[in-house]
Amino acid sequence: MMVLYSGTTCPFSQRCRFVLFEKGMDFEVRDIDLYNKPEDISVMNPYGQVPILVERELILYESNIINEYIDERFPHPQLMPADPTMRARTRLFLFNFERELFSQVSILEDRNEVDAKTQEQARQKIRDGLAQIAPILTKNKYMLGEEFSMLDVAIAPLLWRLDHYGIELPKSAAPIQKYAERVFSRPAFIEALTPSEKVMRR
Ligand SMILES: N[C@@H](CCC(=O)N[C@@H](CS)C(=O)NCC(=O)O)C(=O)O
Repeated sequence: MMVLYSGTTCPFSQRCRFVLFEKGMDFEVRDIDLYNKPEDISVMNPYGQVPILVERELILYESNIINEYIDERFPHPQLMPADPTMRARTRLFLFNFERELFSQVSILEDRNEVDAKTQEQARQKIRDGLAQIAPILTKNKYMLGEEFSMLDVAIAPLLWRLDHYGIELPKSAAPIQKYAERVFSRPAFIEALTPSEKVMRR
């Protein structure tokens, strides 16, 4: 059985919980206290971070790498597109999400260590990044079109935390709000929320 070491408020862990519930297979989630990390976390992941996935002798870290493994191991429903061109485009998008948006999310998650000005810059970069993505969602039901995919999984934890991070989107980003509600209403998304995440959004 797969075991996921997960942070109860960690957006990256939320991505993996979301995929595990979408697949509807057997797994165990172990909550890790990030303020008092067990020693084995740094043994399994040299960067000392969650999420970490363990399946027999396989140990994986990095949320997107974990999620691609789960997707290949349990192909239904498939979250990476089947077509090589679309798969490559999806990976490029995932890379851009990390570079443009989730680098800023990490700054906001690290709030004790980071000064107010850097936090405000991070919020602004997220606002700008999401405003750029918004036009895609005026036509599309999900990021790639009609089909729910890994891109929706990857971005959802950020959209869930916008209020929590103190980020208000500009009017031009309205399609994002509608899209977010669509993703948040998926049964797997709701099942994957921890009690601490449930209270992040009213
Ligand atoms: N790029 C990593 C980011 C993981 C990450 O930042 N995890 C944070 C919690 S949200 C963590 O474990 N922090 C503990 C630490 O760095 O000591 C991923 O996608 O999995």
